[in-house]
Amino acid sequence: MRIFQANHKIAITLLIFALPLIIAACSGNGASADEVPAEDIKTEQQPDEAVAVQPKTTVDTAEQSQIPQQQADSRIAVDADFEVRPIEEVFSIGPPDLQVLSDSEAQLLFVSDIPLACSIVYGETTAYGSLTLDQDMDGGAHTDHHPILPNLKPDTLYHYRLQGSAEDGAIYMSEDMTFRTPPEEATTEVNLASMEAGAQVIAVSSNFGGATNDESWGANSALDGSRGSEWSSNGDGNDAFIEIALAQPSRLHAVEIWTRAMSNNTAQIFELTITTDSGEVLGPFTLPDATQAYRFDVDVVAGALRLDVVDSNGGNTGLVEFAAYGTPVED
Ligand SMILES: [Ca+2]
Repeated sequence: MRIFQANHKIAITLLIFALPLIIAACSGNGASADEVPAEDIKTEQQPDEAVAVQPKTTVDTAEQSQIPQQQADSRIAVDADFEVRPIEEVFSIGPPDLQVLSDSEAQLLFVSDIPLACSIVYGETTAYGSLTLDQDMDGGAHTDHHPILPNLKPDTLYHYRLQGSAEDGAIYMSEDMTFRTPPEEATTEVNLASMEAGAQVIAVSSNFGGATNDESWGANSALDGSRGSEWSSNGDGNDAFIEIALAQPSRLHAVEIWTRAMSNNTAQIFELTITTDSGEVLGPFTLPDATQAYRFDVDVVAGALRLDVVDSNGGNTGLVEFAAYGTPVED
């Protein structure tokens, strides 16, 4: 039944994509194929595909007889049964791990055996209504997935379904799953280490792939307030560091540190120190895991903070987020 419904949706999707092309074909300039310059023939093939997904509407015999063989083949391919495969077939290290990050955000972590372009549909019923994509991987098929589900309501049951398209055209889909968000959080603290509060990265050991600080995996991703972005060093392991200037010197009473981690058991920071611009060293702070930010009480005045990795499992160490809480002081 689910496969049938999926087929139905695929047919609808194809029709939606094809509709503008059908309109284009119907409202074209009326030129016959003979009149179309050779270089334009290629670009005029898309309306042909629109014809191909129309078979369930009336196409009279005379029209069909004018459809070249290649188009007929295309129509057969579109009409062929798609098999929507259970997404469990491509899990590398177990089922997806949905993490409720806050009263308004959740994140689904999973690794697939083969590259997939994945999406999650979610909502308060199985009609879903929202769709989210992996944010960090530039839109292509990949294996390490961590899409964020944003804009959730507190204390609400959500349904979600994971879907993926492989590079060979296979389509994978999970069953409907659910999670509940926690009650509304009262957050009045201002993160002085956020770019929103005027903090900036003034030094970093490296960014993955040579990215600039404001690109994917760049150091700014640790200060952007988003759980969906991460600073990743370029294989710095225990040598990774990041240095952050606050908007102004502040008396800090707490910091929060959220290490990144990769499914191949690398990139996770276990311990790091924080050194102020006056040379005071805080920590080392121990991070039990990469599932959340860990908070540590401090009492220090600083205008800048340098975080140095002390211990990790190597590789592309980095941070999902860093935060510092306190009160600005006069220079
Ligand atoms: Ca981030």
